[in-house]
Amino acid sequence: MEAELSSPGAGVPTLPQPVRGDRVRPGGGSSFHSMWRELLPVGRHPDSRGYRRFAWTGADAECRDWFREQAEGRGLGYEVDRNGNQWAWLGDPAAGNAVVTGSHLDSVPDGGAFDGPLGVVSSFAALDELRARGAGFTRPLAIVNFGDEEGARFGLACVGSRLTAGHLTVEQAHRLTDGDGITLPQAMAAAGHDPDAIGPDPERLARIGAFVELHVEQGRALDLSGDQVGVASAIWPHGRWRFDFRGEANHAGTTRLVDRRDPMLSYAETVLAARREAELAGAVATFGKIAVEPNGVNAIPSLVRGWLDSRAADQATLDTVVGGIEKAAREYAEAHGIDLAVVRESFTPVVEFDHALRDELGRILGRDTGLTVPVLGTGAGHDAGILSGSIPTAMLFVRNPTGVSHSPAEFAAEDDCVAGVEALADVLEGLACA
Ligand code: HGY
Ligand code: MN
Ligand code: MN
Repeated sequence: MEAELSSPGAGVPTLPQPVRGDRVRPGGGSSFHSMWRELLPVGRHPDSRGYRRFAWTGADAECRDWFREQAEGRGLGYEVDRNGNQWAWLGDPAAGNAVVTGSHLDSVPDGGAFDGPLGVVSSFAALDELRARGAGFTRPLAIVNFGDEEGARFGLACVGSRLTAGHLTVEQAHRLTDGDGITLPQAMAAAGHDPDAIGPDPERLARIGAFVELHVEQGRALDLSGDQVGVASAIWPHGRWRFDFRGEANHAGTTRLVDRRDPMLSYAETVLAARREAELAGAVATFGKIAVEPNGVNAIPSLVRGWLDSRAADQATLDTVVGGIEKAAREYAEAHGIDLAVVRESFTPVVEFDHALRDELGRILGRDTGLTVPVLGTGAGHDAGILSGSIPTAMLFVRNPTGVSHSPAEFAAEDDCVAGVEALADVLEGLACA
Protein backbone atom coordinates (compact mmCIF):
# COMPACT_ATOMS: atom_id res chain seq x y z
CA MET A 1 0.00 0.00 0.00
CA GLU A 2 1.49 3.28 -1.04
CA ALA A 3 2.05 5.19 2.18
CA GLU A 4 2.72 8.28 0.08
CA LEU A 5 6.27 7.85 1.22
CA SER A 6 9.19 6.91 -0.84
CA SER A 7 10.93 3.83 0.39
CA PRO A 8 14.69 3.85 0.84
CA GLY A 9 17.18 3.35 -1.95
CA ALA A 10 15.61 2.37 -5.23
CA GLY A 11 12.29 4.08 -4.47
CA VAL A 12 9.01 2.40 -3.70
CA PRO A 13 9.33 -1.33 -4.44
CA THR A 14 7.28 -2.44 -7.44
CA LEU A 15 4.06 -4.17 -6.47
CA PRO A 16 4.87 -7.85 -6.03
CA GLN A 17 3.11 -9.99 -8.66
CA PRO A 18 0.35 -12.30 -7.29
CA VAL A 19 2.05 -15.51 -6.29
CA ARG A 20 1.09 -18.81 -4.63
CA GLY A 21 -1.66 -18.53 -2.13
CA ASP A 22 -2.54 -14.99 -3.09
CA ARG A 23 -5.75 -13.99 -1.41
CA VAL A 24 -6.78 -10.96 -3.39
CA ARG A 25 -10.45 -11.21 -4.30
CA PRO A 26 -12.46 -8.59 -6.18
CA GLY A 27 -13.97 -6.06 -3.81
CA GLY A 28 -11.90 -7.13 -0.85
CA GLY A 29 -11.14 -4.33 1.57
CA SER A 30 -12.90 -1.63 -0.48
CA SER A 31 -13.35 0.53 2.63
CA PHE A 32 -9.70 -0.04 3.54
CA HIS A 33 -8.41 2.58 1.13
CA SER A 34 -10.61 5.44 2.33
CA MET A 35 -9.84 4.75 6.00
CA TRP A 36 -6.15 4.45 5.21
CA ARG A 37 -6.12 7.80 3.43
CA GLU A 38 -7.97 9.49 6.30
CA LEU A 39 -5.57 8.23 8.94
CA LEU A 40 -2.35 8.59 6.97
CA PRO A 41 -1.58 12.29 7.66
CA VAL A 42 -2.36 12.13 11.40
CA GLY A 43 0.79 12.62 13.48
CA ARG A 44 3.17 12.47 10.52
CA HIS A 45 6.14 14.83 10.81
CA PRO A 46 6.51 17.05 7.72
CA ASP A 47 10.31 16.76 7.60
CA SER A 48 11.06 13.20 8.61
CA ARG A 49 7.78 11.87 7.14
CA GLY A 50 7.80 9.58 10.16
CA TYR A 51 5.00 9.30 12.73
CA ARG A 52 5.03 10.86 16.19
CA ARG A 53 1.79 9.49 17.61
CA PHE A 54 2.78 9.38 21.27
CA ALA A 55 0.46 8.37 24.09
CA TRP A 56 -1.89 11.05 25.38
CA THR A 57 -0.67 13.75 22.97
CA GLY A 58 -2.61 15.71 20.37
CA ALA A 59 -1.76 13.23 17.63
CA ASP A 60 -2.97 10.41 19.84
CA ALA A 61 -6.21 12.29 20.45
CA GLU A 62 -6.70 12.69 16.69
CA CYS A 63 -6.19 8.95 16.22
CA ARG A 64 -8.71 8.28 18.99
CA ASP A 65 -11.23 10.61 17.37
CA TRP A 66 -10.74 8.74 14.10
CA PHE A 67 -11.34 5.39 15.83
CA ARG A 68 -14.51 6.66 17.48
CA GLU A 69 -15.82 7.98 14.13
CA GLN A 70 -15.22 4.59 12.51
CA ALA A 71 -17.01 2.83 15.35
CA GLU A 72 -19.99 5.14 15.53
CA GLY A 73 -20.19 5.46 11.77
CA ARG A 74 -20.80 1.69 11.65
CA GLY A 75 -23.33 1.72 14.47
CA LEU A 76 -20.95 -0.17 16.76
CA GLY A 77 -21.09 0.19 20.55
CA TYR A 78 -18.21 2.56 21.35
CA GLU A 79 -16.49 2.67 24.74
CA VAL A 80 -13.21 3.63 26.38
CA ASP A 81 -12.16 1.25 29.12
CA ARG A 82 -10.61 2.15 32.46
CA ASN A 83 -7.12 2.05 30.94
CA GLY A 84 -7.92 4.25 27.95
CA ASN A 85 -8.19 1.44 25.40
CA GLN A 86 -10.92 2.03 22.81
CA TRP A 87 -13.49 -0.66 21.94
CA ALA A 88 -16.05 -0.91 19.14
CA TRP A 89 -18.63 -3.64 19.80
CA LEU A 90 -20.98 -5.52 17.50
CA GLY A 91 -23.38 -7.42 19.71
CA ASP A 92 -23.67 -7.49 23.48
CA PRO A 93 -20.31 -7.79 25.26
CA ALA A 94 -22.10 -9.29 28.26
CA ALA A 95 -22.94 -12.35 26.15
CA GLY A 96 -19.31 -13.33 26.52
CA ASN A 97 -17.00 -15.46 24.38
CA ALA A 98 -16.39 -12.45 22.14
CA VAL A 99 -14.04 -12.52 19.18
CA VAL A 100 -11.85 -9.42 19.36
CA THR A 101 -9.51 -8.01 16.74
CA GLY A 102 -7.55 -4.77 16.46
CA SER A 103 -4.11 -3.45 17.38
CA HIS A 104 -2.69 -0.01 18.29
CA LEU A 105 -2.50 3.45 16.70
CA ASP A 106 0.46 4.95 18.53
CA SER A 107 3.97 4.90 17.06
CA VAL A 108 7.64 4.93 17.91
CA PRO A 109 9.45 8.25 17.23
CA ASP A 110 9.43 8.69 13.44
CA GLY A 111 7.79 5.31 13.04
CA GLY A 112 6.15 3.93 9.94
CA ALA A 113 2.54 4.09 8.75
CA PHE A 114 1.74 0.41 9.15
CA ASP A 115 2.94 -0.77 12.58
CA GLY A 116 -0.33 -0.78 14.49
CA PRO A 117 -2.68 1.15 12.18
CA LEU A 118 -2.66 -1.63 9.58
CA GLY A 119 -4.27 -3.89 12.17
CA VAL A 120 -6.89 -1.37 13.24
CA VAL A 121 -7.86 -0.23 9.73
CA SER A 122 -7.94 -3.85 8.51
CA SER A 123 -10.26 -4.76 11.39
CA PHE A 124 -12.87 -2.20 10.39
CA ALA A 125 -12.44 -3.15 6.71
CA ALA A 126 -12.82 -6.85 7.55
CA LEU A 127 -16.05 -6.10 9.41
CA ASP A 128 -17.30 -4.18 6.37
CA GLU A 129 -16.38 -7.18 4.25
CA LEU A 130 -18.29 -9.56 6.53
CA ARG A 131 -21.34 -7.33 6.44
CA ALA A 132 -21.07 -7.26 2.61
CA ARG A 133 -20.98 -11.07 2.68
CA GLY A 134 -24.11 -11.09 4.84
CA ALA A 135 -22.28 -13.00 7.57
CA GLY A 136 -24.41 -13.92 10.59
CA PHE A 137 -22.58 -13.37 13.87
CA THR A 138 -23.11 -15.95 16.58
CA ARG A 139 -20.65 -14.33 18.99
CA PRO A 140 -20.06 -10.71 19.96
CA LEU A 141 -17.32 -9.07 17.90
CA ALA A 142 -15.13 -6.17 19.01
CA ILE A 143 -12.43 -4.03 17.44
CA VAL A 144 -9.90 -2.59 19.88
CA ASN A 145 -7.28 0.14 19.85
CA PHE A 146 -4.85 -0.60 22.68
CA GLY A 147 -3.30 2.57 24.09
CA ASP A 148 0.43 3.25 24.32
CA GLU A 149 1.67 0.01 22.76
CA GLU A 150 5.06 1.40 21.71
CA GLY A 151 5.95 3.04 25.02
CA ALA A 152 7.63 5.83 23.04
CA ARG A 153 6.75 8.56 25.54
CA PHE A 154 6.86 6.84 28.95
CA GLY A 155 9.39 4.10 28.18
CA LEU A 156 7.21 1.04 28.82
CA ALA A 157 5.64 -0.89 25.94
CA CYS A 158 2.02 -2.08 25.91
CA VAL A 159 0.81 0.04 28.84
CA GLY A 160 -2.87 -0.28 27.88
CA SER A 161 -2.83 -4.05 27.58
CA ARG A 162 -0.43 -4.57 30.52
CA LEU A 163 -2.73 -2.60 32.83
CA THR A 164 -5.76 -4.53 31.57
CA ALA A 165 -4.05 -7.89 32.06
CA GLY A 166 -2.73 -6.87 35.49
CA HIS A 167 0.94 -7.02 34.42
CA LEU A 168 1.46 -3.40 35.43
CA THR A 169 0.34 -2.11 38.83
CA VAL A 170 -1.37 1.24 39.25
CA GLU A 171 1.58 2.43 41.35
CA GLN A 172 4.07 1.44 38.65
CA ALA A 173 1.95 3.15 36.01
CA HIS A 174 1.61 6.32 38.06
CA ARG A 175 5.41 6.51 38.35
CA LEU A 176 5.94 6.50 34.58
CA THR A 177 7.37 9.83 33.48
CA ASP A 178 8.22 11.24 30.06
CA GLY A 179 11.35 13.10 28.99
CA ASP A 180 9.82 16.42 30.07
CA GLY A 181 9.05 15.16 33.57
CA ILE A 182 5.33 14.79 32.90
CA THR A 183 3.90 11.74 34.63
CA LEU A 184 1.49 9.31 33.01
CA PRO A 185 -1.35 10.41 35.34
CA GLN A 186 -0.74 14.06 34.44
CA ALA A 187 -0.73 13.24 30.71
CA MET A 188 -3.87 11.10 31.01
CA ALA A 189 -5.71 13.80 32.99
CA ALA A 190 -4.65 16.48 30.50
CA ALA A 191 -6.14 14.29 27.75
CA GLY A 192 -9.37 13.92 29.70
CA HIS A 193 -8.89 10.37 31.03
CA ASP A 194 -9.14 9.70 34.76
CA PRO A 195 -5.77 8.30 35.89
CA ASP A 196 -7.29 7.02 39.11
CA ALA A 197 -9.59 4.72 37.14
CA ILE A 198 -6.77 2.60 35.72
CA GLY A 199 -6.18 -0.94 36.84
CA PRO A 200 -6.66 -4.64 35.99
CA ASP A 201 -9.83 -5.48 34.06
CA PRO A 202 -10.47 -9.21 34.56
CA GLU A 203 -14.20 -8.81 33.90
CA ARG A 204 -13.49 -7.47 30.44
CA LEU A 205 -10.99 -10.19 29.66
CA ALA A 206 -13.43 -12.85 30.91
CA ARG A 207 -15.81 -11.80 28.13
CA ILE A 208 -13.25 -12.46 25.39
CA GLY A 209 -12.99 -15.90 23.81
CA ALA A 210 -10.24 -15.04 21.30
CA PHE A 211 -8.13 -12.04 20.32
CA VAL A 212 -6.63 -11.97 16.79
CA GLU A 213 -4.24 -9.13 15.93
CA LEU A 214 -3.29 -8.40 12.31
CA HIS A 215 0.09 -6.68 11.98
CA VAL A 216 2.54 -5.76 9.28
CA GLU A 217 5.41 -8.24 9.38
CA GLN A 218 8.55 -6.67 10.86
CA GLY A 219 10.89 -8.86 8.91
CA ARG A 220 11.07 -10.49 5.46
CA ALA A 221 9.98 -14.09 6.05
CA LEU A 222 6.82 -13.71 3.96
CA ASP A 223 8.68 -11.84 1.22
CA LEU A 224 11.19 -14.68 1.05
CA SER A 225 8.51 -17.37 1.05
CA GLY A 226 6.36 -15.55 -1.50
CA ASP A 227 3.30 -15.41 0.76
CA GLN A 228 1.05 -12.46 1.43
CA VAL A 229 -0.17 -13.52 4.86
CA GLY A 230 1.25 -15.63 7.66
CA VAL A 231 0.30 -16.76 11.18
CA ALA A 232 2.42 -16.07 14.26
CA SER A 233 3.89 -18.86 16.33
CA ALA A 234 5.75 -17.07 19.10
CA ILE A 235 7.30 -13.81 20.31
CA TRP A 236 10.89 -13.81 21.55
CA PRO A 237 11.48 -12.84 25.16
CA HIS A 238 12.66 -9.24 25.22
CA GLY A 239 13.23 -6.33 27.53
CA ARG A 240 14.60 -2.83 28.08
CA TRP A 241 17.45 -2.00 30.49
CA ARG A 242 18.65 1.50 31.44
CA PHE A 243 22.42 1.90 31.95
CA ASP A 244 23.33 5.03 33.99
CA PHE A 245 27.04 5.89 33.67
CA ARG A 246 27.98 8.62 36.18
CA GLY A 247 31.31 10.45 35.84
CA GLU A 248 32.50 13.95 36.54
CA ALA A 249 31.49 17.05 34.63
CA ASN A 250 34.42 19.17 33.57
CA HIS A 251 35.74 21.53 30.90
CA ALA A 252 36.29 19.85 27.54
CA GLY A 253 39.11 22.21 26.70
CA THR A 254 41.14 22.49 29.86
CA THR A 255 40.84 19.06 31.52
CA ARG A 256 43.80 16.74 30.82
CA LEU A 257 42.76 13.29 29.56
CA VAL A 258 44.35 11.61 32.58
CA ASP A 259 42.25 13.75 34.91
CA ARG A 260 38.92 12.87 33.34
CA ARG A 261 36.12 10.63 34.56
CA ASP A 262 34.24 10.64 31.28
CA PRO A 263 31.15 8.34 31.26
CA MET A 264 30.86 8.57 27.51
CA LEU A 265 33.84 6.24 27.10
CA SER A 266 32.27 3.47 29.19
CA TYR A 267 29.00 3.95 27.34
CA ALA A 268 30.69 3.69 23.95
CA GLU A 269 32.58 0.55 24.92
CA THR A 270 29.34 -0.97 26.25
CA VAL A 271 27.55 -0.34 22.95
CA LEU A 272 30.29 -2.27 21.14
CA ALA A 273 30.14 -5.02 23.76
CA ALA A 274 26.39 -5.31 23.19
CA ARG A 275 26.94 -5.97 19.51
CA ARG A 276 29.63 -8.57 20.27
CA GLU A 277 27.48 -10.41 22.85
CA ALA A 278 24.46 -10.45 20.54
CA GLU A 279 26.47 -11.73 17.59
CA LEU A 280 27.99 -14.50 19.68
CA ALA A 281 24.55 -15.64 20.85
CA GLY A 282 22.56 -15.19 17.63
CA ALA A 283 20.42 -12.62 19.45
CA VAL A 284 19.82 -8.88 19.03
CA ALA A 285 20.85 -5.97 21.24
CA THR A 286 20.35 -2.30 20.53
CA PHE A 287 21.29 0.92 22.25
CA GLY A 288 18.87 3.19 20.40
CA LYS A 289 18.25 5.91 22.95
CA ILE A 290 20.72 8.03 24.94
CA ALA A 291 20.46 10.99 27.29
CA VAL A 292 23.52 13.02 28.23
CA GLU A 293 23.87 15.54 31.05
CA PRO A 294 24.63 18.38 30.75
CA ASN A 295 24.74 17.61 26.99
CA GLY A 296 27.06 20.45 26.08
CA VAL A 297 29.54 20.28 23.21
CA ASN A 298 32.31 21.71 25.38
CA ALA A 299 31.45 19.87 28.59
CA ILE A 300 32.62 16.44 29.66
CA PRO A 301 29.36 14.71 30.66
CA SER A 302 28.49 14.06 34.27
CA LEU A 303 25.93 11.42 33.28
CA VAL A 304 25.30 9.27 30.22
CA ARG A 305 22.08 7.26 30.22
CA GLY A 306 21.75 4.53 27.59
CA TRP A 307 18.76 2.30 27.00
CA LEU A 308 19.38 -1.28 25.87
CA ASP A 309 16.73 -3.26 24.00
CA SER A 310 17.66 -6.93 23.79
CA ARG A 311 15.80 -9.97 22.48
CA ALA A 312 16.61 -13.64 21.92
CA ALA A 313 14.88 -16.83 20.85
CA ASP A 314 14.84 -18.13 24.43
CA GLN A 315 15.22 -16.89 27.99
CA ALA A 316 18.57 -18.52 28.70
CA THR A 317 20.14 -16.89 25.66
CA LEU A 318 18.68 -13.50 26.55
CA ASP A 319 20.02 -13.81 30.09
CA THR A 320 23.47 -14.68 28.73
CA VAL A 321 23.50 -11.72 26.36
CA VAL A 322 22.30 -9.13 28.86
CA GLY A 323 24.52 -10.59 31.58
CA GLY A 324 27.52 -10.38 29.28
CA ILE A 325 26.77 -6.77 28.36
CA GLU A 326 26.32 -5.74 31.99
CA LYS A 327 29.57 -7.50 33.00
CA ALA A 328 31.50 -5.70 30.27
CA ALA A 329 29.90 -2.39 31.22
CA ARG A 330 30.93 -2.79 34.86
CA GLU A 331 34.52 -3.60 33.87
CA TYR A 332 34.71 -0.51 31.64
CA ALA A 333 33.11 1.67 34.29
CA GLU A 334 35.55 0.50 36.94
CA ALA A 335 38.50 1.08 34.66
CA HIS A 336 37.43 4.70 34.09
CA GLY A 337 36.32 5.46 37.66
CA ILE A 338 32.69 5.62 36.59
CA ASP A 339 29.70 4.67 38.71
CA LEU A 340 27.26 2.39 36.87
CA ALA A 341 23.65 1.55 37.71
CA VAL A 342 21.64 -0.86 35.54
CA VAL A 343 17.84 -0.86 35.84
CA ARG A 344 15.52 -3.29 34.05
CA GLU A 345 12.67 -1.04 32.93
CA SER A 346 10.52 -3.48 31.00
CA PHE A 347 10.44 -7.20 30.28
CA THR A 348 8.23 -9.57 28.33
CA PRO A 349 8.79 -13.33 28.64
CA VAL A 350 8.59 -15.63 25.64
CA VAL A 351 5.09 -15.89 24.19
CA GLU A 352 3.83 -19.09 22.60
CA PHE A 353 0.54 -18.21 20.92
CA ASP A 354 -2.41 -20.49 21.68
CA HIS A 355 -1.78 -23.60 19.58
CA ALA A 356 -5.44 -24.42 18.95
CA LEU A 357 -6.23 -20.88 17.79
CA ARG A 358 -3.04 -20.72 15.73
CA ASP A 359 -3.95 -23.98 14.02
CA GLU A 360 -7.56 -22.86 13.50
CA LEU A 361 -6.32 -19.76 11.70
CA GLY A 362 -4.08 -21.92 9.53
CA ARG A 363 -6.99 -24.25 8.73
CA ILE A 364 -9.32 -21.36 7.82
CA LEU A 365 -6.73 -19.58 5.68
CA GLY A 366 -5.57 -22.71 3.93
CA ARG A 367 -9.10 -23.94 3.25
CA ASP A 368 -9.61 -22.21 -0.12
CA THR A 369 -6.14 -22.65 -1.52
CA GLY A 370 -5.30 -26.02 0.02
CA LEU A 371 -1.90 -24.51 0.80
CA THR A 372 -0.28 -24.37 4.19
CA VAL A 373 -0.08 -20.86 5.53
CA PRO A 374 3.39 -19.99 6.83
CA VAL A 375 3.76 -19.92 10.62
CA LEU A 376 6.49 -17.57 11.79
CA GLY A 377 8.02 -16.31 15.04
CA THR A 378 8.89 -12.71 15.68
CA GLY A 379 11.19 -10.60 17.82
CA ALA A 380 8.62 -7.80 17.99
CA GLY A 381 6.36 -7.38 21.01
CA HIS A 382 2.61 -6.95 20.63
CA ASP A 383 -0.51 -6.51 22.73
CA ALA A 384 -1.52 -10.01 21.59
CA GLY A 385 1.61 -11.21 23.37
CA ILE A 386 0.77 -9.40 26.60
CA LEU A 387 -2.77 -10.82 26.63
CA SER A 388 -1.70 -14.35 25.71
CA GLY A 389 -1.41 -15.27 29.39
CA SER A 390 -5.04 -14.29 30.03
CA ILE A 391 -6.98 -15.27 26.87
CA PRO A 392 -6.34 -17.27 23.67
CA THR A 393 -4.57 -14.90 21.26
CA ALA A 394 -3.20 -15.19 17.74
CA MET A 395 -1.63 -12.95 15.12
CA LEU A 396 -1.78 -12.58 11.37
CA PHE A 397 1.19 -11.02 9.59
CA VAL A 398 0.98 -9.16 6.30
CA ARG A 399 3.99 -9.22 3.94
CA ASN A 400 6.48 -6.38 4.24
CA PRO A 401 8.73 -6.57 1.17
CA THR A 402 11.61 -4.68 2.76
CA GLY A 403 11.15 -5.98 6.30
CA VAL A 404 11.88 -2.45 7.50
CA SER A 405 9.83 -1.25 10.48
CA HIS A 406 9.99 1.48 13.14
CA SER A 407 11.03 3.75 10.28
CA PRO A 408 9.29 6.10 7.81
CA ALA A 409 10.33 3.61 5.11
CA GLU A 410 8.06 0.89 6.56
CA PHE A 411 5.97 -0.41 3.68
CA ALA A 412 3.39 -2.98 2.61
CA ALA A 413 2.07 -3.36 -0.93
CA GLU A 414 -1.54 -2.47 -1.61
CA ASP A 415 -2.65 -5.92 -2.73
CA ASP A 416 -0.98 -7.48 0.30
CA CYS A 417 -2.91 -5.14 2.61
CA VAL A 418 -6.15 -6.07 0.87
CA ALA A 419 -5.20 -9.75 1.09
CA GLY A 420 -4.71 -9.17 4.82
CA VAL A 421 -8.22 -7.74 5.10
CA GLU A 422 -9.62 -10.75 3.24
CA ALA A 423 -7.69 -13.14 5.48
CA LEU A 424 -8.84 -11.37 8.64
CA ALA A 425 -12.44 -11.40 7.38
CA ASP A 426 -12.16 -15.15 6.71
CA VAL A 427 -10.75 -15.72 10.20
CA LEU A 428 -13.39 -13.59 11.93
CA GLU A 429 -16.12 -15.32 9.93
CA GLY A 430 -14.71 -18.72 10.83
CA LEU A 431 -14.55 -17.82 14.52
CA ALA A 432 -17.57 -15.59 15.08
CA CYS A 433 -20.18 -16.49 12.50
CA ALA A 434 -22.47 -19.44 12.00
O1 HGY B 1 9.15 -3.04 20.66
C1 HGY B 1 8.37 -3.77 20.06
O2 HGY B 1 8.72 -4.89 19.71
C2 HGY B 1 6.99 -3.30 19.72
O3 HGY B 1 7.08 -2.57 18.54
N1 HGY B 1 6.43 -2.49 20.77
MN1 MN C 1 6.20 -1.35 16.96
MN1 MN D 1 3.02 -2.84 16.65
